[in-house]
This record gives sequence, structure tokens and C-alpha cells, in this order.
Amino acid sequence: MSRTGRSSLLLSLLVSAIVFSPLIQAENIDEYGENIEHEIIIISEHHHQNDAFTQGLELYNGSIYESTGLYGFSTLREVDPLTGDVIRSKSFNDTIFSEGITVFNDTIVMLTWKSQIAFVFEMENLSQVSSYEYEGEGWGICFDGESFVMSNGTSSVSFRNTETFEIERMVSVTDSFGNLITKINELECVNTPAGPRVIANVWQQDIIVVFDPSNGTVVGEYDASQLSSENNHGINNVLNGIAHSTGSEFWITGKNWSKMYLIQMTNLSQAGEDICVSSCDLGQDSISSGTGFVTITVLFVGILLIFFGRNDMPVGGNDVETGNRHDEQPNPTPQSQEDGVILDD
Ligand SMILES: [Ca+2]
Repeated sequence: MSRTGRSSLLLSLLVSAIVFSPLIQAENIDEYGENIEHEIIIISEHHHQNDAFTQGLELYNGSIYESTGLYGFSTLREVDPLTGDVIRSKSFNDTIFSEGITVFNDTIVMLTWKSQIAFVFEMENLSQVSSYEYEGEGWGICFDGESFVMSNGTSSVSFRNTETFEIERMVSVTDSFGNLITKINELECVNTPAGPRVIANVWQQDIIVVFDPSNGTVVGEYDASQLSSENNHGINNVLNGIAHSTGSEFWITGKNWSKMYLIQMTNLSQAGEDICVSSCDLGQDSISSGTGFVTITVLFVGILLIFFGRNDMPVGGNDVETGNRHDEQPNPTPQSQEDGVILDD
């Protein structure tokens, strides 16, 4: 192809992209329709002990049960949700890094980060009565009425037998476009009119996601950045901890936050249709970005063709698809934590 011919081709491609972009955009908006609003409404604010590096949060008989992490500082505590006062607390030795907790049959099951053991404590006096063993890391846990649901910092969530802790099945948490949602952290199991749901914090993100435990699909995403901005004073002081109160009301807090909030999560049982949690710049819900990307790609390739005269330059290719996917992170541990700096999951 001559340089004049390549210039004509470029011009044709550019005109086509510009002319048809609005049509493509309109078609996709019609296809996906209006999204369901998922919003956090603050009902009330309460004190939260800011020495609590919150890892697990659950409401039981009017009290908040909270586990706090870090080696040498890990605790399991009962807290008055209205005042933030610690009613009782159990400390652990410096080999234990407490993780998520859940209430099960008048006991509290508490994960540990890397010790591969879940302790079982009597509710009455917080004494240990038994334990479970598991492989890998422990992050969050909840009880869905039949099984323990457990996260490990990846996008994979396991459903475990309550007697043996053996894995019965697993799901990958994904958004509407199949993107894996990694770093699933603290959990809360709830029943909604639409069926059982699992609510999850995503580590180091100011969002709470709701997913269908039958297939892992995220059906709701809530932006908690306003709350985080009021409390987040460091890289580790992230949103974490969600405990079901009643209906669509929840207690939420974060690591070393000074506040705990009673909130309402709107449209909890209504599924959004085009939820993109991450890697959305090239995602399907960013239609305008997508068409813009096509235009830029056409322009870029055309320039290359003109100035370098290469006829074998690939157009498009796998890079676009790869860039739209999350890759599972086999080791979600931050490098600084590996190096001994206390961070946590
Ligand atoms: Ca919880």
C-alpha cells in the first residue's frame, strides 16, 4: 500500500469511528438500561475504639463482637454499639493475628491470618472450646445458616462444612462483566427477599459489594468513600467490618477508625445490571471510554502505518482483552508486610 493509500485508509477509519461512535454508545445504553441505585445512608454515628484494627464484626444479642488484628495486639472483644465501650476483651499472644469472626451455635469462630487455624470460643466466657484447621490464609468469615463462608484475600470464597471445616464448594466473586474481584475481606451473610446474599469489604477499597453466594456474581456495589475520608488517616486504616443489624441496616467501621456507623444500604435485594467494580476503564460499562479507545487505537495505528510504513502492524489484538481482566493474585500479601512491616490484610 502506498503512503497516499494508507493516508486515505486512515482518514476513512477515523471518519467512520467518529460518525458511528454516538450510535454505538446509544445502543449499549439501551441494552443495559437504568442501573439500580445502591447507596449508603447514615442513620447514626457512634464511637469506635481507635485502637481496634478491625478484622471481624458481627452483632449478636445487641452486642457487637469484634476481632482486632496485628501480631501482639490481636483481641476478641464484646462492644456496646451505642457507646463504643468495650464490655469484655480477650487478648492473644504475639503469634496470633486475629482475622474474621462469625457467631455459630452460641460460639464465636475466629480465623487467623496465617496460622491456618480457626479458634472456637464459647460465647458465655470467651474460653476456647475447639478449633478447626484449614490451608492458606484466613481473612473473612460468616455463617449462612448452613455453611461457613470464608475469604482468603483472593477473589475465591469457600463454603465450608460446619463440623469439619472442609471445603464443600467455592465461587469466584465477579462483577457483571466477569472481572474477578480480588482481596475479598470481611464478610456478612444475610437473607434478602431476593435470596441469600454475602456482603463483603474489599481490602483497600472504599466499597462494599454484595454478591450472590450461588455463583459469586456481584449484584450490588456501595460507595463508602465519604465515611472512609472521615476516618482514614493512613494506608492501613481502611474500611473493614460489617455487621447486620436488621432489615437493610448494618453497622460498619474500619481499622483504627474513631467512628462506627449504623447505616442503611438501599435496594439491598435489587440487583444492578451493569456493575463494574474494577478494571472498568476498558470495561463494558464505560461505553464512551470504549468508543474513545477505538478512535485512539485507529489513530495510533494509522500514524504508525504512515511514519513507519509497516504493513504487518497488528490492529487490536489480545492486549485489549487481557487488560480488561483481573488476574488472580496467588499471594495477596503486600510486600511491605512480607518484609516485616505490620500492615495486615
Ligand atoms: Ca461481619
